[in-house]
This record gives sequence, structure tokens and C-alpha cells, in this order.
Amino acid sequence: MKDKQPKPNAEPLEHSSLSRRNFLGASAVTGAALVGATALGGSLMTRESWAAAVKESRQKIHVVPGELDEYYGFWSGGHQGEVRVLGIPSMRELMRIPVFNVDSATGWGLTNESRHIMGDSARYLNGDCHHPHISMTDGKYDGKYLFINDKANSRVARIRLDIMKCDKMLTIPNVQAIHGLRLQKVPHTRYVFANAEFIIPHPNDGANFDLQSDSAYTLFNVIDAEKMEMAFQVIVDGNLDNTDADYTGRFAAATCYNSEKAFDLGGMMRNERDWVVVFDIPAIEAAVKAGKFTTLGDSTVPVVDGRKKGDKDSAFTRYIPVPKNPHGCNTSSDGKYFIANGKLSPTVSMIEIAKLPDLFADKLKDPRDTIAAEVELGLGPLHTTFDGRGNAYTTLFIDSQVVKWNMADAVRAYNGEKVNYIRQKLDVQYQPGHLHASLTETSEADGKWLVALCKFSKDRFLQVGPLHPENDQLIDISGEEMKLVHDGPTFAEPHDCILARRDQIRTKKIWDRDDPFFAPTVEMAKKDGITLEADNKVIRDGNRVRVYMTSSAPTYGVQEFTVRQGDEVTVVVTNIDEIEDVSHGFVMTNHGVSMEISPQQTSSITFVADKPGMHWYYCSWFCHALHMEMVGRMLVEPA
Ligand code: CUK
Ligand code: CUA
Ligand code: CA
Repeated sequence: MKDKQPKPNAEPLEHSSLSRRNFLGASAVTGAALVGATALGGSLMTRESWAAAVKESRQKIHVVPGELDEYYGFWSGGHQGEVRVLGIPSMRELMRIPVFNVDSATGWGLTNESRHIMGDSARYLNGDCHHPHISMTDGKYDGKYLFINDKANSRVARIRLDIMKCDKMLTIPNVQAIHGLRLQKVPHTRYVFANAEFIIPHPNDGANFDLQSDSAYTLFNVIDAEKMEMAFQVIVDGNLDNTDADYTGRFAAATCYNSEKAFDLGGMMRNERDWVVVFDIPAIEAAVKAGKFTTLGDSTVPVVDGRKKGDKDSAFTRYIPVPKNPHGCNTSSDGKYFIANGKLSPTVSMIEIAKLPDLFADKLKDPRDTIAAEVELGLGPLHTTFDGRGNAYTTLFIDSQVVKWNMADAVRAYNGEKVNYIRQKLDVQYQPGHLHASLTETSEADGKWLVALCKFSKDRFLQVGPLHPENDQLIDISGEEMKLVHDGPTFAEPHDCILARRDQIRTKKIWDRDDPFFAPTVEMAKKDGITLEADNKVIRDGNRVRVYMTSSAPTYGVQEFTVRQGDEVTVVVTNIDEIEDVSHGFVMTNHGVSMEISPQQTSSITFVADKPGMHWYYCSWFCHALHMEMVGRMLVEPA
């Protein structure tokens, strides 16, 4: 009977008998060989100096009360649908930005402003975000926007970093499952590149279910970042997984794991090699400009065909074979390589970006001539990140390690020199997916901190039932050796994160009254002859009632209003407080109504007053010693 009891939380983790190599089984890596490279961790230092160094870097992460972090971290919220903001190195969670989810605290998905931004897709209550990325100018973060994909409902959203709210959401037409997402780095983020993962028939009307047919394909999607509208789409062979862009502004690359166009596991692993597809963005732009494109279905988005016709390449793409089922695609911060991470192969493939112009000019015989090295690292390489000092760091999912390796030495070793390119292998807990070093996807990679996003936490935290948190581990990479300094539990698969210097993000402390975020509501008020900052009025328009009120701690401008049962009621609250940090809320009890109104913000929400009687509304954000007394009543007369 005793054995049936849950495992006590106090059990030291050293006693855990789980072998990480056995975990998930080596059978998942068909054909993958164990690599000879050995872990160097600890071998460069004595045990004592190692312990001292770890202690020192652990002190670095202790941001004392009242002090601020050096970096902003932006975390994907995975299939929870939001974006989270953390401070690094403390790993303290600073804010949550609801995007593809519904959020009761801020009213995201409930307010008219948020539903206007979400558009048609407001009908979906779920999302699945993977890849957050900040807009860039000249290969450096400009702090303007953060973009994030939604795999579940094929969307891309934009967050304005000055207010840390989602301000645009776009459903990508003609595709299913937006996964890989990256931004143009140079000259600036004009485009968002987004991979649609799944191959579908076109048209997808039920007449054709044959994935092998010519009319079954997926598309590479290019979005105008400022307008948040589709720029164009590119039909590709195979499928699309992860993507990245280069530092010349000409190329984007994407991994494909399903070159087989298969629908089952065995089929998707059939080919010994899949590929990296490289896109020549100016070539596609020129074709679109010249009107050489088609459209699909009802969509007016320009579509060009980037598939091979027999052995003939399209003008827009090149397909570079790499070992089977690659996953992560990462541009090295020195701008030299696209790195495709092997997943089923123990290698990463370094594609030399300087050779791509010749590949597109058909001056290279074989696309494989662009491969600078195929680097053996360990089992299950998924993603790679960079320190700006010539080193790369790759997650090994099956080995449960982060491997630090030197790119120049890896190329020399690939060319036959006897040189060890592996610098260190560090155990992480457990099974890492993405990893991200500070500023790594920009030309300013500074090699200070690295976050390894581990998919399994197992015994690392107090037990919380069958569903475990994940474990985002902070690693100090400022010295010669990586040092693990912090375990950070996270909820529901963040997938990916990015780190930006704190001076790169500039936020507003209170809203501007002319902020476009609530412009449609201001427009509505104008038509009603309302001055939002001053008026407290009820406007009746048939069975529609608009209640305009101000809020100022601790009172609402309207403390009582009367409607008739069945009226559609819109409550518009303008927070006239100008004091930083004094946010109000508006909750109508028993009506599913809740929203945030921060200083100088206008928020509105619409509901049906379907129940006669007295209904209290109250402020939900603590704003004053008399916050509890910040209330009012809606009186509903029976129909
Ligand atoms: S990720 Cu999205 S499947 Cu490796 Cu970028 Cu997990
Ligand atoms: Cu206003 Cu609490
Ligand atoms: Ca495959």
C-alpha cells in the first residue's frame, strides 16, 4: 500500500535513478550514432575553484530588493496563448501580455478594444504561441514591436512594446499552423517571415485528400510588419518548420522535416535527407511587383511558386539537403551561417551565407557546396544560440545537455584538421528545446546569459500533480565555462524566449489620450457628443445603451444607471487619474464583465442586461484605501 503513496517532495534529487539517456528511448533517434566528444565540464578547473565560480555567478543573479534587472526577457506562453515578461537575471515574472487567450484581469478578449484588434479570430478562445521576436533596425533591437505566432489558429500577432499590449492580429490565409517565425534583421524589420507547417490541398474543399498531388502544398508567408498585412506567399516543396533571416537583408531560410509530404511518422522519416529551403526575398518582391503572381481562393494575397520543377530550381528558392528531419534554424550572430539543427541526426549543418548568391546564380554545382561544416554534437540537437565570441550553444534534447562549441574550430575539424571544437557539455534538467543567449539573434550578441527551456522538470520542484511545470534554466556564459545558476518553473510550454537589454525597451508610464489602442471607442464617443475625460452620461439608442463614465480613485463618475431587461449595454470607462500605477477595473457581477482601465486609458465592454433587478459593479484593481467602496449599481427594469 505504501508504494501507492505519492513520492515525497523531500527526496533528494541525487537519488533519482532516471537515466536521461534512457529517457524517451534511443529508438527515437533512428540511425543516430553516439558522438565521441566528451564533456569538459569541471576539467579546466579544480573542484574548489569551480565551486567558487558557481557561487560567484549565483550571487550575480540575486537582484536585491529595489534593484532592477539588466535584461528584459520575453517568453512565449505556449498553448496558454500569452506572452510573459521576465526580468533577467532574477527570472522574476514582471508582466503577462494576453494575446491569443482570454484574460479576466485585463479583459483581453472581452473588451471591445481587444475584440476589435482580434477581428474575426476573436471567436477563438485558444492559441499556441512559440516564437517571440523583437523588431530590428540594422540588425539590432529597436524595441518597437514584438511579434508572435499562433500555431493553433494560424495567426501572427504584434505587441507594441511601449504599452506592452497586443495591437494587431492577422490570420494567415490559405494555410494551416503558423509555426516558425522570424523577422527581417536588415535594413530593418520590414517583413515578418512565418512558416505554415502543415501541407494541405488547394483548394481545401474536400474534393482532394491526396498529399502527394501537385495541388497539395504549404506556403512561406511574408507579412508587412508595419501594416500587419500579408505582403506575399511562396509555395514550397515539403513542409516548413523553423526559419531565420540573414544580416544582408536578402535571404531567409527555413527547415523542412517532411520533404516526403507524408502524413504519418514512418513516412516523415523515410528520406535520409530533408532540406533547408532558402528564399531570395528581393527576387520574390520583383516578381510580385511585375505582376507575376497568382492568388488562391478568395484571398488576394500575391502567391509565387517556389517549388522545383523536376530538376529545375525556381528563381525564388534553393533547397539545400541536410540530414533527416532538421528542426531549429538559427543565423549566427556574426552573420556567417544559417545553422540547421539535426534533431534525428547528431549534427548541425552550417550553411555559409556568403555562398548563397553563387548558389542562386547557378555558379555552384551542388547546393551541398554551401555547407561549411556538418558538426557532430550529440543526440537530438534542436536549437542553437551564440555568444558573439565565436561560440555556439546547442540544445541536445535526448542527451539533456547544452553543448558549447566553437564555430571556427568546427569548420576546421570538418575540413580534416585535428582540433576539438567542443568546449563544454553541461547537463540541464531535463530535455531542453529552445535556448537563447542574451541578444543572440542580433549583431550585438553579448555572451552574458543563456536560458535553456527544458521541456521536463520531473523532480526539480515541489510536486504539483500529474501536470508538471517546465524548467527554464538560467546559465551564466560570461566566462570560459557555462554555469547553471537558476531553475525557473514555467507553465504550459513557453517554447522560446528572447532577451533584450533594458535600455532597448522604452515603455509609457501612463496612456496618451490619443493612443490608437482605444481610438475606435473615442470615435464612437465623438458620434455620441461625449467628452470622455469629463462626461458621465447614459445614451440610449433603441435597445442599445451606452454608459459613459470617468473613474478617479476611489469613485466612478456614474454610480447608478437604469436600463431595460434585454438592452445591449456598453460601458465605457475613462480613467482620469494621472498617477502612475493607479489602475482601475470594472466588473459587472454575474455578467461575465471584467476589464482594466489604467491611468488615462479608455476601456469599453458590451453585454446584454438579461436579468431584471439590481446589479452591483465594482473596481477590481486595487487603487485606494477605499477601493472596496469603489462601486455602483445597474438597475434593470423588467421587460
Ligand atoms: S519549437 Cu515550436 S515545436 Cu523547437 Cu521553436 Cu517546440
Ligand atoms: Cu478603482 Cu480599485
Ligand atoms: Ca523527413
